[in-house]
Amino acid sequence: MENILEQISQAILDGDQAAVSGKVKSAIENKIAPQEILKFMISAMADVGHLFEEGELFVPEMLISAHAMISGLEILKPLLAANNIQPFSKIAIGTVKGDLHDIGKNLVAMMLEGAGFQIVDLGVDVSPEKFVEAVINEKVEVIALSALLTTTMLNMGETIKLLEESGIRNQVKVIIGGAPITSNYADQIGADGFAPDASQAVMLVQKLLDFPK
Ligand code: B1M
Repeated sequence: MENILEQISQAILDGDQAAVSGKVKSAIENKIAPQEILKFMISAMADVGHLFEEGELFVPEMLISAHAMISGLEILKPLLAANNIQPFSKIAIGTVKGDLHDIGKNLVAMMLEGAGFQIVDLGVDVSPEKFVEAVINEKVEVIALSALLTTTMLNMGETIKLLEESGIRNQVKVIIGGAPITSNYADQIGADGFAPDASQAVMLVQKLLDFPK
């Protein structure tokens, strides 16, 4: 049994989507608990993040692994729900108002999903009002703001301002990232954290939410 789980981990590292789906299915057929399969998958994705940080993997490979992870998660999701396992924390992500760059944002979303979080992807050109609506209507615990332009990064501060004015700033953690963003800027606008890349965004959210609980 251990062998199938290790093969799933390896298939995620290899970014082999078909192998991940096939092996997750055979693990299920072999009556391995879905949460046990998930534990191995999350750990494999963490390894992908570490390899990226060490310069062993690059963005395209990380994306391919994230896709492979997601294909396995799609198979597991209904079983996890049926087993009454608590849903993971929900995160709303979007590229801020005026900004159409979405490659980095999609990568962060995929890595977060790969790490087991539920993602509400608000897309690009997302207004502060839309982020506020997501906190109220979707009950997200984190909002993740991406910006690639020095002009649009100002809308991160505007989003935080609107959360404050709406009286809901303390209900949600705000993380920010994107090429022009720094941790100084995060402090300046009152964000809860900054991550320079997708794998560190996962670690940041896990730290802010004290995850796994
Ligand atoms: Co644009 N663009 N672009 N562009 N574009 C940049 C950002 C630019 C630096 C290019 C340059 O001049 N050297 C420049 C910005 C200058 C500035 O503001 N200082 C620029 C410009 C000027 C523009 C236009 C204004 C050009 C024009 O029309 N005159 C225009 C703006 C459109 C708009 O948004 N309103 C524009 C348009 C475009 C395209 C549509 C052609 C295309 C975007 C396609 C798309 O996203 N679907 C595009 C592209 C591709 C780029 C570059 C070349 C690449 C961006 C990218 O995808 N990188 C970019 C130059 C560059 O960055 N070197 C550039 C790969 C991606 C994986 O990295 O997005 O940084 P990145 O994400 C990283 C991290 O930043 C981080 O993690 C990711 C993965 O590690 N991260 C987060 C990102 N979001 C995060 C959120 C987090 C945490 C981490 O937590 C929430």
